[in-house]
Amino acid sequence: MSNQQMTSIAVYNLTLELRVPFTTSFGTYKTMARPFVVVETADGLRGLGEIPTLNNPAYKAEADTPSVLTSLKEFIVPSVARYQADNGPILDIATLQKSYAWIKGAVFAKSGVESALWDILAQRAGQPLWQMWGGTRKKIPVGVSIGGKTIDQVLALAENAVGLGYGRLKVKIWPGFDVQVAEALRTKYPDILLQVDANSAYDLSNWEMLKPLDQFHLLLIEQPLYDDDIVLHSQITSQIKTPICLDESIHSLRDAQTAMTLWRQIGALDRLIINIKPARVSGFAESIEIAQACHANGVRTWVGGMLETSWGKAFNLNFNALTAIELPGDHFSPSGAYFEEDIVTEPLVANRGVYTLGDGVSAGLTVDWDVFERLGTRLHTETLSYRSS
Ligand code: OSB
Ligand code: MG
Repeated sequence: MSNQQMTSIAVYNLTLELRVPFTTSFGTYKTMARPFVVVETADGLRGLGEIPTLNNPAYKAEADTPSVLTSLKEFIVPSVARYQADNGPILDIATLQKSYAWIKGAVFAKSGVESALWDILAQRAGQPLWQMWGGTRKKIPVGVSIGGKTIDQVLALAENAVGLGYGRLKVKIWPGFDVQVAEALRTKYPDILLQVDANSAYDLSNWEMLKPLDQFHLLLIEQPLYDDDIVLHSQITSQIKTPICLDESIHSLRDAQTAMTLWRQIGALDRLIINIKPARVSGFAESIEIAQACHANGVRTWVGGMLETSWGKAFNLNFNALTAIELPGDHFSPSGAYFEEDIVTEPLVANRGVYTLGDGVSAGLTVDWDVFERLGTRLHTETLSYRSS
C-alpha cells in the first residue's frame, strides 16, 4: 500500500500532424499541439493521459492547449502534490478529484491527470479499462466525423469512410453549408446513420435555416446554438423534429441533469441527445455517471471525439463498452489514420465498421515511448512526496 503513491507528474506537449486537415464552423486544423500527462508511482508504474485540446479556444473556453498547460502547471499539478504531501498517498480517482476540486473549471486539464491515474489503476489491477468501468459490450460500432470545406471534399471523405465500412457519418455544417450538404450525403447514402454538427455556428436570428434538415431523417443536430447555452437549445427543440444533441455546453453530470429537466418540461426527452466527451466533463468517472443518468431517463448518449491519438481513442472505445451508451461515437477518421505519426506500436483497426475490444490491460495498446519523446517536449515535472504517519 505505502509503495503505491505517486512520485511524479510530468506535463508534455506533443506536436501532431493530421494527415488530412479538419474543418469545422470555427476553423481548420492541421498541426496540433497536444498536452499529455505522465504520472509515475513508487511501485514503478507509469500512466499516460492525453488531453485532446485544440490549438485555440474557438471550440470552447479552456479547451485550448495554452490554457490547459497553464492550468496544469500553475494550479492542478501543484494542488495534487500538496494534497498528497498533506493527506497521504492518492490511491483512487475519488481522492484525486478531491485534490483539485477547489479549482473551478479546467475540465480538460483535470481529465489528463485522471486518465493517467486510470491507466495506472488498470495496470495495477491487470485489467482492461472497459472492465474497470463496468463495460460489457465488446463490439463497438464506429462512427466518423467529416470536416470538409466543400461538398466535393465531404463526399470524398464520406466515400472513403463508407468504403472502410463505417456505418455512421457525422458532418460539419455552418450557415450557407448545411442543407445542401445533408441533401448530398442523404441522396448518395439513403440508409446510413447520418447526423450534423454545427459547433455553435447559428444564433436565434438564423437557426430556422436548419428546419429543412427535418426531411433528411437525421439522427441529430449537434450544438446548433451558442457554446454555453442549454436553455435556448431546449426551446428550439419544440420547433424542429430532428433531435438536438448537446456537446459544448455540457461539463458535468449537473449540466446533463439541467438539460434533462428542461427537455422533460417540454415532453421531449427522446429528442435530447448528449455527446459525452470525457475531457469536456473532467474525465471518465464523471462520464460514466452521465451515461448512466441519461440512460435511466431515456436520453441517448454517444462518445464524442476531439481528434485524439490512438491512445486517447482507445480510452474512449473502452468507455463505449458501457451498454448505457446507445449511439455510435466519433472514434475513427474518415480518411484512415488521423495522424502522420501516432504514439502507439499498433494502429487501432475497425473491421466492417466495428471495433472489437480485447482483454489487453488498460487501454489495450502499447505506447511507443520513443516516438512519444521524439514528438514531445517535457514542459514541467513535479516531484511528489507524502508524509508517512
Ligand atoms: O464538435 O465534435 C466536435 C473535433 C474537434 C473539436 C470538436 C469536435 C470535433 C469532431 C471530431 O467532430 C471528432 C473526432 O473524430 O475525433
Ligand atoms: Mg461537436
